[in-house]
Amino acid sequence: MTEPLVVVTQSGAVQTLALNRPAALNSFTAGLHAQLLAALEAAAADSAVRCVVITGTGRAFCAGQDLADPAVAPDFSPGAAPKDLGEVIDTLYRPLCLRLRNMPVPVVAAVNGVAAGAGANLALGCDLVLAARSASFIQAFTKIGLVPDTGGTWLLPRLVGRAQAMGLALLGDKLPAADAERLGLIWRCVDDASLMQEAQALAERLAAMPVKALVATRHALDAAAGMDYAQALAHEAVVQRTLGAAADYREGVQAFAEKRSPTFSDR
Ligand code: T3D
Repeated sequence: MTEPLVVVTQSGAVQTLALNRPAALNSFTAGLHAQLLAALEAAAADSAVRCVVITGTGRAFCAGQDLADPAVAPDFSPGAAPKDLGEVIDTLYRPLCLRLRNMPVPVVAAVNGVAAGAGANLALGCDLVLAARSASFIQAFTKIGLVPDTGGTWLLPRLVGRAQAMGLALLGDKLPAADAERLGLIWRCVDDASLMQEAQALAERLAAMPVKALVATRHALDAAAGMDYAQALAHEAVVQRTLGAAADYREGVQAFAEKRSPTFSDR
């Protein structure tokens, strides 16, 4: 039996997807792309899943594109045509990023080690990023003559502002997790030994919340980034109208009135 490239485990309403190519620091091959996309599709379709955690096996989170995968890596033989990286992005990375950003449940990245290139931006595209203190983030793209992809050009300036985004993207230096937290690039940095326990606890907390509202919050914050204040106010009214008609809102208000813990069920 060959090892799965993504190990899927479920605990309560939390599903954990572990990238599983540890010998190559969980770097992306076409096969890993296919299994991760399929796992996210399955989680999205499964009403028992109310939060997803993405992590890596071994000492890395993900080292980005596997630079040796013949499906996408340059062919060094004389006269060989260049690989069309635009095609790689369009067919592999873009669908993955859009699937992730449109998950119907919150997604937590548990960054257990180095997250480089596409691996860094895969993590940063998640709703909350927890990182082990020994982990690091590297915008490795310019080192090999590329621009940040996997959403990096959009995510970085929004997370840390243009000056820091430019520093990270141009220089490609290793950013330790504690600095990433200080810059506002990630949510929290925690001790290595407690990473997965903290990630599970955070995910369980999110899973017990009204996930429909959490996901609407993700979309509303992203949408507001391209709006002026008046447009954002109008958009909030549209979203609130939808959520106000959902079961979770009734349950939340009723539980408050009855001084009990709510049980949310919308997804
Ligand atoms: O198709 C396209 O190219 C377009 C899409 C691009 C998206 C991208 O992600 S571009 C960026 C690609 N990633 C990188 O450039 C990062 C390359 N890796 C590194 O810089 C370093 O490995 C790390 C800083 C991540 C970790 O360094 P270190 O010293 O802890 O580990 P190492 O010794 O470099 O790596 C350990 C093994 O993993 C090693 O294999 P070996 O020698 O033990 O057999 C190494 O070759 C392998 N590995 C690490 N990263 C990759 C990789 N193999 C293939 N692809 C990788 N990206």
